[in-house]
Amino acid sequence: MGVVNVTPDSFSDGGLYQSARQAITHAMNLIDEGADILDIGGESTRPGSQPVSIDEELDRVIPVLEALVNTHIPVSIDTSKPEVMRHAIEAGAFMINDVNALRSPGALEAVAQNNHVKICLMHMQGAPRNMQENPQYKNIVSEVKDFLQQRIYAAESAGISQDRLVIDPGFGFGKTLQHNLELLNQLDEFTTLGVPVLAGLSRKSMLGTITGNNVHHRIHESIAAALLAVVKGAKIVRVHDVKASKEALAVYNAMKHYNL
Ligand code: 8Y7
Repeated sequence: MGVVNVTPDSFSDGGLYQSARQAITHAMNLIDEGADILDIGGESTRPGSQPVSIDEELDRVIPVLEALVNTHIPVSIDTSKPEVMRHAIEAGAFMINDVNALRSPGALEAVAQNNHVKICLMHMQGAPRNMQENPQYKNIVSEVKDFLQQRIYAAESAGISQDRLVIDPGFGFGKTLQHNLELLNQLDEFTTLGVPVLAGLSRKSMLGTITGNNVHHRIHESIAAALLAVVKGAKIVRVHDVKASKEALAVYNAMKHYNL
């Protein structure tokens, strides 16, 4: 899964139209690099970030989604807003990637109205604004697993069949480095919930904490993390560097029948 952000740079004068153009160009490059899914996001969920309005988010992501549906590469829309989910599904989204795991009022209903769209349920402790302030768990793996199990039940109760679900422990979302490493080491625990596991570690600050590299220089640690996640059972990895990730995973795939 290749990451495509649509977040207008307030210092450039091109505004929304230019940022959509840039996002589409970037998406096309990721398709050339071999992306199997594209994840389009119009609201930053980085630690400390502030929410954007429904209209602003729609104006950012829908034009990009519309430009990409014809490519036949499945498009995921990264949103927690039911209104954005509805529009995205109508415009042909393949998946809704919700870092809030359909906990926003109306979100379960918004995705249940359609019988096909896939949903990624991600764990987050707190909200992006404050989630990294003092994350605490008694047992990170069992707490995250219990949460995801509850969200699977909530989805099923809303009429969403299990074959439409993907789960994600949410690396970096209200977690310390130790929490993240524990989750990665025991990622295979999550496969017992019976739905595919998605992992997003690409360029995250936990990797920078390990190597000391800033966000623009974390490709090697990102490739290592993506590979570890797949070895530990992830079926989808959310990455910025698609070509490098695919090449690293090709080596692993060539080795797979050796029961590594
Ligand atoms: C993740 C994510 C982000 C992730 C899923 C970043 C939107 C922060 N991270 N979605 N989104 N999993 N499912 O650093 O780990 O890319 S945004």
